[in-house]
Amino acid sequence: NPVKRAARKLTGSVHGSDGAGPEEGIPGKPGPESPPFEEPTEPRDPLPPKPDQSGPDTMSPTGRPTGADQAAMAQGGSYLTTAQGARLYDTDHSLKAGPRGPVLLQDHHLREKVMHFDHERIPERVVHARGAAAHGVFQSYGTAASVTKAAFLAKDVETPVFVRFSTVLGSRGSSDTVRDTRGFATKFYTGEGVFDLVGNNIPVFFIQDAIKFPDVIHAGKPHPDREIPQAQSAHDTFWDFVTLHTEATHHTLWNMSDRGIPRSFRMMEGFGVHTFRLVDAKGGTTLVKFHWKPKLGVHSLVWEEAQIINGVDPDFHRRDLADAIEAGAYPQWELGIQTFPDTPEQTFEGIDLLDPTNIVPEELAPVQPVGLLTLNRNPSNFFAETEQVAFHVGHLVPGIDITDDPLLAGRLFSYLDTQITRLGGPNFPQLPINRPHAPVNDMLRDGMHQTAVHRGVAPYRPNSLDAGCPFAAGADNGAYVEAPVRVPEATKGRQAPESFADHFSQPRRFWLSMSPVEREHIIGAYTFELGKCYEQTVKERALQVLANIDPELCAQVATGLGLPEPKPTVPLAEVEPSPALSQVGHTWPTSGRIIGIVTGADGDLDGVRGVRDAVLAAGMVPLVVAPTGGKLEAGDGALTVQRTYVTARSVEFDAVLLAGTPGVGSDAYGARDAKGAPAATRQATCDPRVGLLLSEAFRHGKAIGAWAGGEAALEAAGVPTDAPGVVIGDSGTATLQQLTGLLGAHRVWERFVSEG
Ligand code: HDE
Repeated sequence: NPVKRAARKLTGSVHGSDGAGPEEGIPGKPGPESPPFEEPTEPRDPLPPKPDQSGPDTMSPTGRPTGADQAAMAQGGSYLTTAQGARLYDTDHSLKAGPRGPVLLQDHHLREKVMHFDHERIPERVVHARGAAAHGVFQSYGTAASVTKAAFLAKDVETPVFVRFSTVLGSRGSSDTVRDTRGFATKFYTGEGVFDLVGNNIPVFFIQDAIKFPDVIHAGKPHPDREIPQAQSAHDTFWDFVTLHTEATHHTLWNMSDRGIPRSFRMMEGFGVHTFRLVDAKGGTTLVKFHWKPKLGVHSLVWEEAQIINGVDPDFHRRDLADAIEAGAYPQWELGIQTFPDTPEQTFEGIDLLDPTNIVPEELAPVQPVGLLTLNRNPSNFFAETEQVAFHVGHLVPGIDITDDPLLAGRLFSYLDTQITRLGGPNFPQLPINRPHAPVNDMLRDGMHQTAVHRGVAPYRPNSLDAGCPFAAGADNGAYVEAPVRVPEATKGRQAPESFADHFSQPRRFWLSMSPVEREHIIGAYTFELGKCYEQTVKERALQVLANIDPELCAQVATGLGLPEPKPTVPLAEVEPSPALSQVGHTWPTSGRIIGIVTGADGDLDGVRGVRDAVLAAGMVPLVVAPTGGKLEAGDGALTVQRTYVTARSVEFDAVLLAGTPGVGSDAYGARDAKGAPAATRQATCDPRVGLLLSEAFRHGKAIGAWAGGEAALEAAGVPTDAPGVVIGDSGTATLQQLTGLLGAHRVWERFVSEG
């Protein structure tokens, strides 16, 4: 990132004058309100970019590499200039007639600077406005080569990618950990053109036909009169819509489950949602569903934790992603496919593959891994990359085709259309982040923000004046040829297939697949969200929907709302559970997990050092928490404090360790003698901030360990030392070992399930 701060000292000669020193109020002489700091006097070389911030690696529309050029185009040279490249001597004072005089309209630098600022904002995405992204690479295994001719899925091909994660409902400035669906959009810059897999972390959608998209989004967005609530589904219009359109039941149930509040983008699954069609080299076709499987497992927050994070760290997910990549803990996902024969019915085991409210259980069609995604570079500039990236489900490459899912059809129109408003015209593919890495020769011309300088005189085909260029390719040299699928004879009409009318059997399967603790969370979520609605009819209708999924679910929510429990209006579907849908009962890698080590000046600091080193060695992140910032003197050196009792909150940690008796009768809150010094006798009290941290960690099902007397703080905080997942160890490292075992299950699930 070139440094432009290097500027000439603003005294003496300017633009080669004789150095006699200008008079007050004329160029070169700082006014009385000049800042009291000295600017560097000599131009400096630009600072080297951070290794993960070398800028987008893209090609120009003419096929010229622009990675390095692009940065030079944005910023070059050491001097501050206007947008036209003229050097500036002062950008802190408007041009005035005298130091107290009027600002002159002829100040073209002021005009340019403020004009540009006035137009810095572009419209945010109408949905998925809040997001975070990263660059990476996709390494294919070659296992999909038998079903698709897509070159990037052949054996051992490396393809650069850019991935943007997002929430759906909130504005750009909303919080990360709201209950919502998450976007998971991947741009593959393949040698055959760009392929975008624009998916979500939930495998089904609210509606079956794109024509209802504006309706569902109007219902989910804040109410049009007061513009509240922000980034929430807990309000009347959302529940009004999803209970009147019962096809939304399945997606809503996923949202109310733990999937609606992911622990991290790194710990989310991704789904293409629609059924796509793969085409092999001989023209054979296979129907597929795309899955992203995170290497770290699928983990969620608990609701209270999510709510606290919304206040204490609204950037929780984007910070987590960027920090992990900067630390070299690159997040990884396997891309997998479920494959189905491309039959005229387009069903599999009775499941309609064109209905995007359906999943196919993995037990019926296993997910076959086809490649590995690694995110390894943070964006250099949020606006240029994360904000300007433009995904489109119609960005396809040979070997990947679409089906007649009516939701997908609408998306094929919508994504191109929205970019014209959002990115100011039809030339958004020329933005560095959107440029294909394959040569482009498109005969598209002119338009707003045209940055290519096209050559030739004949942007039409056929032509003789440009020697027939560009030439049309055939399937044998990589052309995208649509699969010649037979369209059934039909009558035009606004209609849907009968199979689209089953709205409850798939939600019932999801409910039956959940563990007891996951069911409790779902009941809690419905009770919270419906409890936030004002309209009685909406709540009653929602209970009717729940009764059609499962009477027990309905009864529990009805009790929470204080309303009678309705009877089902449809026969309860006979479905087998799909164990793959549950997030509980697996053991996962613990790398990247964050361990809070709470201590104080009189804690076992040597033990803390040993634990910190062991946590790092295990690929986890240790954060030492002490009463104040700075260093703690420990044996042969000092320990750096990363969080204080003021800045630490339990939600940041996946597990908590107590080294000694932090906060028990602490200096800050404990007893003091007459002279104000800490009293000699310790009391069994706990610093309230440590107490809060411990009780929250306990309530949120986190593993807690203590040694060197730490159990006193636990007792003072009301955390039972014999509760599941509470470990009292002989030493720091021994305690950590047990804690890591617990962390592999993500949470101490036993703490959540109520008796019986
Ligand atoms: Fe989107 N969606 N969508 N969507 N969608 C957009 O495109 C739309 C749908 C998804 O990080 C918009 O560039 C329609 C399903 C993601 O930039 C817009 C329909 C799925 C992102 C749009 C759907 C998605 C978007 C807003 C129903 C999961 C963020 C700005 C027919 C498979 C991409 C933009 C990013 C963004 C339209 C339904 C995923 C308006 C009409 C189903 C991840 O074009």
